[in-house]
Amino acid sequence: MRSIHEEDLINSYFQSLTKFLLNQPLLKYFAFSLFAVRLIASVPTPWEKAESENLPPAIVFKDYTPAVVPNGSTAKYKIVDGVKVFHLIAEPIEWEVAEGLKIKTWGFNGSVPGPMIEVAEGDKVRIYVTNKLPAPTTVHWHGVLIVCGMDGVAGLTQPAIPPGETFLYEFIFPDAGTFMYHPHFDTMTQEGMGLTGMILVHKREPERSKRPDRDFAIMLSEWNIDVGTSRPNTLKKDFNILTMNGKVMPATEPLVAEIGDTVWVRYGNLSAMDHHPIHLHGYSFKIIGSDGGWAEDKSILLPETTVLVPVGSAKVIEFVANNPGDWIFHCHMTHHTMNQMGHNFPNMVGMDVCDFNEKMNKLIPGYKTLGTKGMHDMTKSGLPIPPNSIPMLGFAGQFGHTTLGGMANVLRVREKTDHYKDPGPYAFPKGTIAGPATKAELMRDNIEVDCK
Ligand SMILES: [Cu+2]
Repeated sequence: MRSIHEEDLINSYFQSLTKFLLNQPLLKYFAFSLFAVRLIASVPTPWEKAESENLPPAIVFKDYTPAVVPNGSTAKYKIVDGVKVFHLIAEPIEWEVAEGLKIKTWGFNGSVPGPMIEVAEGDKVRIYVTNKLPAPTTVHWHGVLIVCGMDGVAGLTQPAIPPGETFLYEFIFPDAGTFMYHPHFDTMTQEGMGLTGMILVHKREPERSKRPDRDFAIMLSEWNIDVGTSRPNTLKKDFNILTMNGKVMPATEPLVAEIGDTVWVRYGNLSAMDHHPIHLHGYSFKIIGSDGGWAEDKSILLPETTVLVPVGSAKVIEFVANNPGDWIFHCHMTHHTMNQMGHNFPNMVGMDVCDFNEKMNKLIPGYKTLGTKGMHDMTKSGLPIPPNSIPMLGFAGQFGHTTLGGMANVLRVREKTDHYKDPGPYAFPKGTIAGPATKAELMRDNIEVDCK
């Protein structure tokens, strides 16, 4: 045994040696590098952590309440040896954007966007991807923190899937969140043709009262489809069809909620070029999550009425349905609530074209100049439109024609609901609807109106 004195001497020797070595620049760098590597190595990745937890496959309703995909569907799966097995097929499809407009495009499992992959944190999956496209492809799991070789970037993390081949992706979903999937091979073309999909990973929450009552998922996309054509032009950078889950107003299925419900709406945006500020009427909400994670403390979040969903991101909003009615929600970029609008025309608003119309009618009977009162007269012009195209805007509301198409939808909030079934137009309480001002009202408030 060494004496205390000897121990002191040895310790002091090692301290001096360490001090000397750390004062040598190269050795200092080496020591710090070793320290950093050790630190990094001691922090498990999210997927390593999830693998070590080794949770069984989550059970719908017991572990989470499934979300609703308006106009869309959820991907089917089977469980094999504790793993949820999915099959995505990328293929040419025909897709109806709204009545009157069918397009020839590409989708997963017959739809645009593809079916939503819905699982829970800790679920292990095997996802088979069959390529029935004429081009190679891959699938990238946008926002999901997985092992690098499953990331789906052609050339970088895997060879592209050749036409006719099936590849297998196998990983674990480590975190609850809102994510997306899309090809990472010729992304401009393939995403632009509609090869997109949402991924919802639920938190495992045994207490139903802690889950949202209504949970909706909506993918935002944009297309260039020339009037009378049926193939999206992915080379163009301006867009005339703006969709929510592959549909434009008036084909978008309304969201239905009951008074008192906690509602989540999860938006994903895989448009080519545009961010979409989605505005909801009648409510303020909080943006509680994104494809990067969740707000840690909801109480400090700013209340909002518009959520900006940038390209390549997902946002989750939360509100309590406490205001009954039919509430529109729509992209606030006004050109995004129009269908198949041309952009190469002069501004006709306010022009007097009576003489011009008379002259033109002698040459072309029935001629009418449109656009002098804005866009509404175009919707109601009664003029025939080219086959396979849809009017620029609007749907028939209970008070007339709305001048809103494209990226728009309605939230219908009722005292009682029949689950998610469309309850039809809102029955407004008497005396709560804006209408013509009576003479008595004008006089009461001393409003002078000079109408000629
Ligand atoms: Cu928009």
